[in-house]
Order: sequence, then C-alpha cells, then structure tokens
Amino acid sequence: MKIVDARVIVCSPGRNFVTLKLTTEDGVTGIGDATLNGRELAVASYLSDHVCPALLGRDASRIEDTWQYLYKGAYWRGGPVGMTAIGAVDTALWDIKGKVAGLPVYQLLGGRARDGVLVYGHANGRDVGEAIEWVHDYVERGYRAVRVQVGIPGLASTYGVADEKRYYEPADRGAAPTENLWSSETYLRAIPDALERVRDAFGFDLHLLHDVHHRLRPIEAAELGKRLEEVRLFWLEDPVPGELQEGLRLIRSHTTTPIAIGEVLPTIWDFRTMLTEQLIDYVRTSVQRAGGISHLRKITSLAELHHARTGCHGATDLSPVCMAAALHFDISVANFGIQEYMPHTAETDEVFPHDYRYANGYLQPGESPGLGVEIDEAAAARFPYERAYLPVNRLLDGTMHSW
Ligand code: EZ4
Ligand code: CO
Repeated sequence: MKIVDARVIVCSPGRNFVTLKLTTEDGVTGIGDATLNGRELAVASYLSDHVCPALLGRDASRIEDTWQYLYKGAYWRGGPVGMTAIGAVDTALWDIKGKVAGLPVYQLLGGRARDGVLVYGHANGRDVGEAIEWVHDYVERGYRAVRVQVGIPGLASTYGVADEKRYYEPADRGAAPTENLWSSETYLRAIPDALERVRDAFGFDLHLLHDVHHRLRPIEAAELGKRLEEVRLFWLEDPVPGELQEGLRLIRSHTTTPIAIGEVLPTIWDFRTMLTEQLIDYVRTSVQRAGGISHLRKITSLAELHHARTGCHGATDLSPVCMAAALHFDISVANFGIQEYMPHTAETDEVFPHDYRYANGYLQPGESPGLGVEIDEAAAARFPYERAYLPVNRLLDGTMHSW
C-alpha cells in the first residue's frame, strides 16, 4: 500500500488551517491537521519541503515505523513545528488504516471505553455579569462543563475575552501581533472573587474551568490555587509556563486545586517530571501538537500510570480534522478526563465536512471508516492564507511577559 501523493493544503476559512493529504496507490486518501497557530507556514514548509518527498513510495500501513522514521530519523527531535508535522502524517495514516479496514478509527484503538465524550465550552465576559450570561447560554445548550474567562478591571484587554462570543478566535490577522497588558497583581486581586460569583450563580452541579495561559510565577499560582479551593474548579489550566516542570512542585505543595498543563508541549519528555511526580491532574496536549494519535497514546499511558487524565486542547485553531481524531482517541482511552470543544464557523465546516456530533454536553465520533472528516479542496481554495498571530503580553512597564 504505497503512498503515491503527499500534499499540503493551506486555507483560511475564517482562520488559517494547514492540512496534509496522503494518497495511496489504491486511491485511498487520509488527512491530518498540521496547523500551528501563528506559525502555520513553518509547518507547511517542513512538510512539503522535507517530509512529503520522503513519504513517496513508503508503505502507508506502517504507522509506527513511519513515526519513528520521522522523529528519530530527522536527527533534530521534538519541538512544536516538527511534532505538528509528524502528527499530521500519523493522523493521515490512521485515517487511511481505518478506511482500508472499513472501521472508524476508535475501533482500531480498542473500541468505546465510554458512551460519549464529555466536553467543555468557553464563556467569557468583559465583567462577571457578562461572563455569567454566557455561562448561562452554555448551560441552556446542555453543556455540563464551562471554562470561564473574565476581563480584569485595570487591564485594557485580556486574552481569552473577546467581542465575538460564539466563535472564539485566539489569533488576530495583521502584519504583527497585537499586544496585551498583563499584571499578575491586578489579576490576582480580581479573579478569585469573579470565579466565586460564577460558582454562586450556578451551584456545584456545573463543572467550572479557568485558564491562566501561562502568565503567573509558581508562587503566584500557588496562591491562586489556594484561594480558589472553595470554588472547586474542575481544573486550573496552565498556571505557569510548563517548561519549568520542577516549578510545579511549589504549586502542588500548597493547593489541592486540580492542575491542567500542556497545550504547547509536544513530547512525552516534556511531561515526564510532571507526570511521574504526580504534579498535574490533566494532560492538555493534543493529536495536533503531540505527534498524532500514536505519540499521544504513549503520553496518555504514562499519565494513566500516575493517576492523571486527558483534557485534550480543542480551541478553534485545532481543525475539524484534529477534532475528529481527538474524539476517536477520547472515546477509546481509559483515563479520559474531558475534551475542550469550540464550534468552528460555517465556512470552516464547509471546508472540512465531518460526521462527529454534539448533543447534550457530549460529542460523539462518527461511524464512517477512518476519521470521518474530509477536506473539500475546491471550497478551501476560496479561502487563501492570511497572516495572523497570537497576541503578545507586556507588563505595565513594557517588559515582554510570558505565555
Ligand atoms: O491559547 O488555542 O485552552 N485554550 C487555550 C487557547 C489557546 C490557543 C492557542 O493557539 O488556551 O485559547
Ligand atoms: Co489553554
């Protein structure tokens, strides 16, 4: 089953997506999501200039061997660009294997380990009142879990708080990134009270989540976790940048608020200390970021051994191709926790027709062979790439601050 064609499709149906499409000599196609928000063309080039030529003539049925060939064989291991590219190849090969077998991918992964995939939506507001209105909107649509982000008085704009509420978009189009101001002091003054008010408004039957987006230092995060214990969050996400894994010991020793980390982390090595020392509760990485289904399974097995669960990233920069793959993974894995879900725009859904479905707080993977998602290339061609970036953060004195 030789690969005879490997192509990269870049499109922007409302936001940028990079998709890899592989075709076998029998005419079977498979697709993978290669989108790296704000750095899309780097992955497109990594694939089309370096990976695609080496895939031609390879056996499409050898998923693990191809993964190892691209990871170990590159000499330059890891990193978000390379791992996103490998992830797209891996996802496309699982899609092909499912189509050849005539089975949805989750059946190849061991079948259903649960009846549906619990998802959380995103509510945000410039102030608590507006945030509560949007949480309400999610509750009315059946959501059992909602992430809540609130504007911080004294900070002109806050990442995660947008004007467009239904189709949250983290990146901005333009020649350079937009800039947000950050002050941990201001944030820490405002956010515990804001989240307490949301909890008071909805009671304890609704799961509430909150994302810090890597902007605190360990001791600040420890304080926040402690002050939020009564709110009983489902998780506190990315309280600090994840690369200083040892820094999580400080947070852990001060608070029982569950911690989720990892949407920017691509390999099992990036999770090793935090999992083996039981410093986190949820692994946030994804099929798109972490080298596809094959490598995400390994990270998840390490997490299972250390009582951590999955909470795959699923913002709008993860295309419907990634979301389909995530759902096959989520439904089959033993230590699933929750899946982030943000509906895409109608334009994106037109480019990526898919058969996964939302109902009553849960998503269901489709039953078609493979991933159950395709790319309509004629529709994609109507939406050419537009430069876009994630914003950057500065402190009040102009210092560049962390994500
Ligand atoms: O910042 O997807 O949990 N979700 C998030 C997202 C991420 C973007 C980055 O591309 O943190 O909003
Ligand atoms: Co996040």
